[in-house]
Amino acid sequence: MWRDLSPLGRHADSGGYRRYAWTGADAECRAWFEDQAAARGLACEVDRNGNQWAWLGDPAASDAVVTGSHLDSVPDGGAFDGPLGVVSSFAALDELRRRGARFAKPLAIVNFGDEEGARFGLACVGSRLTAGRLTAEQARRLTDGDGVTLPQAMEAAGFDPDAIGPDPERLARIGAFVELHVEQGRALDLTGDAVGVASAIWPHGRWRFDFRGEANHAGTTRLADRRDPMLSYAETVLAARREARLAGAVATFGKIAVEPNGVNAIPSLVRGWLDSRAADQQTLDTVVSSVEKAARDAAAEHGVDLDVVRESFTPVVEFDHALRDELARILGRDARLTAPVLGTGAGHDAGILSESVPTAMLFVRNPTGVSHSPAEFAAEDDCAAGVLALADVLEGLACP
Ligand code: HGY
Ligand code: MN
Ligand code: MN
Repeated sequence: MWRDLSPLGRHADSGGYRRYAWTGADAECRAWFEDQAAARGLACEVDRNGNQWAWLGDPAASDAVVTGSHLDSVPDGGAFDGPLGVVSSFAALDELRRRGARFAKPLAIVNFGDEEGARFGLACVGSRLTAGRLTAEQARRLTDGDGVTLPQAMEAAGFDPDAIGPDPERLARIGAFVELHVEQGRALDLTGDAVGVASAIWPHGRWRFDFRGEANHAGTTRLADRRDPMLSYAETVLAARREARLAGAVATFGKIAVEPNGVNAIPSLVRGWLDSRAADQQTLDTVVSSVEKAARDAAAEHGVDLDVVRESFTPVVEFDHALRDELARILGRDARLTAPVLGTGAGHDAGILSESVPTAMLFVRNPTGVSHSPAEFAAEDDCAAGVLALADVLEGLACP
């Protein structure tokens, strides 16, 4: 499965993936998913929001056990973030069939669309729409860096944007959703475990800072006469690091857009995106408001205007305690695994669904902790341990 999937959407220069929602690379990954489902005799359907569901058993029956993840990536993302969960789901089904497992409940493997939000700026669009945590109207307003709206992108990819919206009937039929994901951190490397169970996801969000100054000539404009937004932006980036360090949180300015973006032109506009996350809501609020205050002070100092817009937000996720404990019990059963329970700062579709469906996550060791990078890696033995753990969990949940 990896051999078929790994070339799709991979960029030759960086070795990273550029699998953005509703692009050609996305379509190739969707076709791969359909092939894997068909090869296993699974009925593959696409829901109104473009998420793919491969079913074993009757989708209309209740109490389905669902597993899966996403196939899209961040710009130049790694091979495992998302795909490991989808590949492991198909491999876990193969393992259960090898064991002769008999399913008492429907099983589905899902590929949630646009989890990373790399193109339209909002994370987990597919699962948010289905869970009713993003309205169709809000989604239709999403626009990519080239001014293409989400409806236009969906239509160009052959999907009906008028169909998008909440799908409570679908979610009501799900008894449990378990997402396997490569760990995006080094906790398992430090504990020496191949597999872990998620406890919670930190609250996190994305804020856009628009610094508007005055375009002018880089060579002839006296420093005292400038209204340079780049300086306000730079001071804000440094403030974000300072405030995060003081609060024991994280804050990142990883994306910037400059107009007119000329070497010899003082910018008229500098647009920067802040990603910030913290163990609790109050800390996150403190960090973001401190960064915004620093940004306003810097803007005032340089005669620059500032707008701050919250573009994406996910409150803290406490995974279902009963399901979390059931996973830990199943994995600890034959002592093959001592699967520690650990929190994460990374967002996931499982987090979005957790308000509507009992959800849980399994993490597979990432020896370097590196993610959202072409260098992301997980050892084959650990990936195999993840498949066996997922198979044990699915068997425990669907084949009692
Ligand atoms: O940003 C995240 O935490 C996730 O990878 N979408
Ligand atoms: Mn990711
Ligand atoms: Mn992911």
